[in-house]
Amino acid sequence: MIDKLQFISNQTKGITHLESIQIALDAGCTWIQLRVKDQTFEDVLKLAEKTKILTDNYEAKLIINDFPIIAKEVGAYGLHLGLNDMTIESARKIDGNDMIIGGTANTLDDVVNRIKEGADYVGLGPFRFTTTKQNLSPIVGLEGYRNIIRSLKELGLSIPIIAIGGIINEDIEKILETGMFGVAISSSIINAENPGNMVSQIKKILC
Ligand code: TZP
Ligand code: MG
Repeated sequence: MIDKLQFISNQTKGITHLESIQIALDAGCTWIQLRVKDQTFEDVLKLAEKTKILTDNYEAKLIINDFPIIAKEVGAYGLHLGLNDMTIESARKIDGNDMIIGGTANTLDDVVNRIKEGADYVGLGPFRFTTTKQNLSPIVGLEGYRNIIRSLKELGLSIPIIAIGGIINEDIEKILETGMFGVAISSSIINAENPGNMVSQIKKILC
């Protein structure tokens, strides 16, 4: 099952990955993606093991970004791969067919390729500019979402598509109206004055 609200971990000046995940879990997020950049395999593995204990305590799903072997090693629910990572087909050889595998997309062609590769969901963005991700692809925006979803329908293709990038509560209704399945959020949950209230509001909009 693919959640309509996906939390993406982040480490900033004031907060560690684990702290960001603790905030999201306490706020009621049930889909947690551990997205660690610029750390060694060993360090990410250690972090993933700690995260799995946390997500298990909250009965939340753990998704590992970038590392198919770590996803398998810690018994994660899913794996998320970017446009420059190994193909989903190759990751399946490591993680098997039961692992939920999501792929990043920025264009219609990316989404079509992800579907052909056998992705379970696609993260399509950035919705708007964000400092959370380095080397950001061109902004997709509402118009981009509308066009891509229309084209997929014309091609007779479908997959759950998750909007990502700079999303705040006020965006979600409009994003859903384009036919998107759900949203992935990092900073606006971490930085919310009351993350619990915020996540409750988001869930009301999404259901
Ligand atoms: N991919 C595209 S934008 C993004 C990722 C991982 C970051 C999303 O985080 P935020 O803070 O919600 O913009
Ligand atoms: Mg990646």
